[in-house]
Amino acid sequence: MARKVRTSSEFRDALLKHLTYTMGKDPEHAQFFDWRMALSHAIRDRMVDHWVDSTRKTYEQDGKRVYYLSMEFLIGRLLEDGIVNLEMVEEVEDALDHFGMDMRTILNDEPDAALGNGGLGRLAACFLDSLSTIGCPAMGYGIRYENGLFKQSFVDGRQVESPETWLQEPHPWEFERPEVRFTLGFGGDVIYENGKTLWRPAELIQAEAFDTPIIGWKGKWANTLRLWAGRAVDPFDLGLFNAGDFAAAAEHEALARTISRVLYPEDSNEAGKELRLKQEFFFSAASIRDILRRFDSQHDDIRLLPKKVAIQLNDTHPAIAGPELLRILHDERGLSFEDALEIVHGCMNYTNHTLLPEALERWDERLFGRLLPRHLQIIDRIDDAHFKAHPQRTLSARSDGQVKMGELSFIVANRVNGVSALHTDLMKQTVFKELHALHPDRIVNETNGVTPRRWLHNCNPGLSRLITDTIGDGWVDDLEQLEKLEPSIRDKVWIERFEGVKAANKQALVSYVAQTHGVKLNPAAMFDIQIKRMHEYKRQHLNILEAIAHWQEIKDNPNGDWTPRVKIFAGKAAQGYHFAKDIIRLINDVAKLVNADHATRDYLQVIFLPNYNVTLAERLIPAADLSEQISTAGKEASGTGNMKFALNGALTVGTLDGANVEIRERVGDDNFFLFGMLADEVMQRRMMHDHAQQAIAADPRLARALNALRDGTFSPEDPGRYTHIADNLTWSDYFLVCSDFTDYWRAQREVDAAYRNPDKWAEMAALNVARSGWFSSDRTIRGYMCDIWGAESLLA
Ligand code: F58
Repeated sequence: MARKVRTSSEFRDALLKHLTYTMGKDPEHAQFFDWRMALSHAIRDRMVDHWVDSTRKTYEQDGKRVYYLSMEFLIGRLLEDGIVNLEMVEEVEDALDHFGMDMRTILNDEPDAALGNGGLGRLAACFLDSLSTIGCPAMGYGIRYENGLFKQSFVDGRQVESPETWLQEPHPWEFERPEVRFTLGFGGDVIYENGKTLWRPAELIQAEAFDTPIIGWKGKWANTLRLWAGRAVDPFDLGLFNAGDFAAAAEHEALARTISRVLYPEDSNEAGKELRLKQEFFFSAASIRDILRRFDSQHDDIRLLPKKVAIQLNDTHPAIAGPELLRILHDERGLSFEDALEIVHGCMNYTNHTLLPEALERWDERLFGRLLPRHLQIIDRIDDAHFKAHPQRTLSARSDGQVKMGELSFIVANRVNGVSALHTDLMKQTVFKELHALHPDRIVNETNGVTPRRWLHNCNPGLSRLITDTIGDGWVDDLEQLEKLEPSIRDKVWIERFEGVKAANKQALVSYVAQTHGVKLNPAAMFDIQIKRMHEYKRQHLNILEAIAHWQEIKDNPNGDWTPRVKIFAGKAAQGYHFAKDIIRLINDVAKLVNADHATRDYLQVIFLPNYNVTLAERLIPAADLSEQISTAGKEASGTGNMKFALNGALTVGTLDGANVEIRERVGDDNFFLFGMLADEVMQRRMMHDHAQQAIAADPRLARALNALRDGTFSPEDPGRYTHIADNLTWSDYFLVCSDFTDYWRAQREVDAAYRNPDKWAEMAALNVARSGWFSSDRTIRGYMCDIWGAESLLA
């Protein structure tokens, strides 16, 4: 693909044309929004040539295509990504400058596409970027949620949720495809006719496709993210309307749209649960039909499917895709059940992202059977076939009145993967122990990665420039080239530049926090950051307890030689997760008191930034000195934030959990602050009935910090507010906060001591950058292509 050289004036004309003819504005009266839309359309135009070329080549080569089915794609903003990947930064800056506009201001006007909850959704977005950069013919399939992840704000320190409305403004990146619609069903009966079994659903709905081009690095390849929106088969009932019942006339449409309305509706009630299962079937079934339609357009032997199609189930949410494909092949296309199962098995693969029992999906078989009666029968037959092949075991996808999506995915899949080495081992030893014994080659490991384009090159331009000045720009799509930085780390001038970059990033964050939240952070202090979903296993409460104990110690001796720290938190708690929400409130209450304390505030500041999202992460990570990765060992499947921080020159204080293990192996023990029990020690310790009380008795600092929760220090107007947290930690403490506290404290004091030697600290931080190249999602995707999909790059 020859890249056309365009002059600035050519792009300027394109921009003006879109401002005029797409937005209908003249430059005199255009708002930021109009400029952003015009710019997005002009950039999108540049993407389309590459996109069409890639699609054409994919059809011509007829190689294996990869389909990544995911309930979540946490893609964030797209404009900057597009500009950078097309190498148009200067051209855009020039063109905007000509009209008196500033590129940064325009970029900051874009809302985040928050179509995901956390790591799982963000991983899917990094994978899309890598698949396009590598030139693997692939497509992401998901749901076009009208409301993404809720917006978080604080009222009196408490999390308050409000709907996220990213689609209220037109979304310039998508192409609506009204011609790509599939009618899907729910409920109804299974009938037997002329020796055939047929499902006659009672309720019908349509899925309509919306496509977003995903352009890879330097625009060499572009894949598609196809998101499905719910539409009514029969949107408007004229009879009801004419009879005067206007609301009922539009009801079909409203009900159909609810299916793609919100990301993960609360599933604490029956209606919520049902909607969630409907969402899963809706997008999985539409995707399977689309995959078959594309396959059929080029082939007439369905047995070739596993040679041409690899389907990746991102967790169990799309697991129903297996039975649905089987149903189509067997019931509709007449293949024998055994042949159909073999084809399905040849195409499907499953990624597991958690071992937490409460997150492993299970459906009540009555609900399942009511919505998907034929699929329930098919799942029984899958179980029967599995049992026939392995009579020694009785593990099944349907048992105890439930449909178990993890077991179903495992049995159906050709390959099952974990997301870090430790997690994969634990999968074999715990949740999938029996199934692994039957299928010892099925589980493989593919340690997660992050895209270096967004998570270093774009979010940290200062560091990116320094790296490129030092080793050239080959690292952007070959991240392991970062090792070439190592010799420079010994060079004093280079290290000073490296320190300068971090200082500038911290200053930028200080200004942002001052402007947006009116809080003045001390840029000379260590920036200690924990950003992720709020969860007990991630142990934000361990972090805040340590902060409380530290604050108490500083108060005892305010003239001590303390290392100044700013503790920064961000993260959302699920709407119904009360304990996690109480931890947010506690952190906000601690921040209020500590930041106002004249005796200590030069040494310790605490802030919880609201509404954590991809864009906020892009601001925070480049400014971090210390990355908090402190989950209970064995609980965090991998983590990906941990990789982003290391890549941006933050040191980690962490447990041996998830991918921390592999990060430490690579960056070196001396450049990682390790603490805490190992996964097997955690399991042992939990057997001791009084583990928490023993830990508290042995550590007066911990006891004192817990007392401050009990005596109302942080909530004088409501002294009992945090008693239940102290009680939980004392009497139950499932996640072993107390048992790890003392060692965490030790590690944090080592961190303090290390930070007092800036040259040494900078050297350790730079070694983290130089040695984190393996954590590129390009490496992860190459692993999937080779070990799981058998797919090849179509880039020469
Ligand atoms: C995350 N899972 C893991 N789940 O927790 C994290 O360790 C890992 O790095 C990441 O996946 C990518 O592999 C995760 O984000 C969810 O968000 C679930 C979605 C469905 C509801 C329950 C949470």
